Amino acid sequence: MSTLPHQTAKVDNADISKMRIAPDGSFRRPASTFRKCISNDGEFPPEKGRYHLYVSYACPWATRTLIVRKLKGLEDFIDVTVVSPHMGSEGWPFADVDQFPGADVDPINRAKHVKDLYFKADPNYEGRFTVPVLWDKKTSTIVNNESSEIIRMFNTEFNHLIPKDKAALDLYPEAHRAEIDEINDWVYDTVNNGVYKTGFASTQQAYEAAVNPLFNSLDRLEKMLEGKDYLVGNRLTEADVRLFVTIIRFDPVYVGHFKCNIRTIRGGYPAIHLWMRKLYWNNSAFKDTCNFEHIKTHYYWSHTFINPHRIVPKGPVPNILPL
Ligand SMILES: N[C@@H](CCC(=O)N[C@@H](CS)C(=O)NCC(=O)O)C(=O)O
Repeated sequence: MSTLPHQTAKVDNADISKMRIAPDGSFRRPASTFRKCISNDGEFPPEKGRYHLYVSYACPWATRTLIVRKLKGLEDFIDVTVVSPHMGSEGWPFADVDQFPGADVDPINRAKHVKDLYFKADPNYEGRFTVPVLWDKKTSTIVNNESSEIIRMFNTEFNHLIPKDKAALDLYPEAHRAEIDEINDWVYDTVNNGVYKTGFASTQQAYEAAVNPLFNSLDRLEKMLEGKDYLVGNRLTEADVRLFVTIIRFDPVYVGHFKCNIRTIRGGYPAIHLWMRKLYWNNSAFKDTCNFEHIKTHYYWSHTFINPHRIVPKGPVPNILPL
């Protein structure tokens, strides 16, 4: 068990309420900084038990990695530690600092907060302290903190170690890559990140510049999903995973907290709604990685600049409708 370097500086980067918003009132998500890869011929080869995932159930980006880990049967290869949803002035806390049902103590580094992991990996780190974090236990560092890259590694790099049926599941199939990339591109900008741009906007103009493209994209997705179970090629791909994590949070959180309320998913988008419920109710990789308590508590409690009294609303009831 290793200990963590004492850190007092740069704590403001841990406090989301002190996050910098652009002068025009718009939110710009900074790029992730740890961008190495698990790969057979590289510095971080795939090995059972070597890597560890730090996640929040609340976070859509982190949940992408949990879903793909489960779809690919990597549960015995990569352990997971879940933070408390109460992201406060020090950022994401572990359960010894903030007990919450489903949250864990950090068994690897005994970190109190996610920021401790970043400073252990790089004492001069100046970025944000985000989840997911893919940690290498062997060299005690962060391999990667960018979910879109972590899910690609999980999709391919452990295939020679896992059962054949799991290895055969390809979420980024060669034949559909161009289409997946194209969808990911606008879905990221206007939907995945679009809800944050809408919710974090601090001027009416910035809000409208985000909320209109968001609903235009939902209208477009509704047409694409009419009569279909998947976005691309009539098969499950990472495009579905990446969209699902935003849509499942939409009615419980984004409609109210982020003012994404032109329509709800359940009331305004029958095809998206059915697609989401089929993934959730028919595939445990989606259902078992979804924790509505963590999701709702995190957003409504953590963003005091939007919700100063930290009241977590009761509805919608239920958080997700049956099939
Ligand atoms: N680009 C990152 C984004 C991750 C991210 O922004 N995570 C949020 C939670 S939803 C976070 O940890 N924010 C903490 C902060 O910004 O202080 C990824 O996709 O992995």
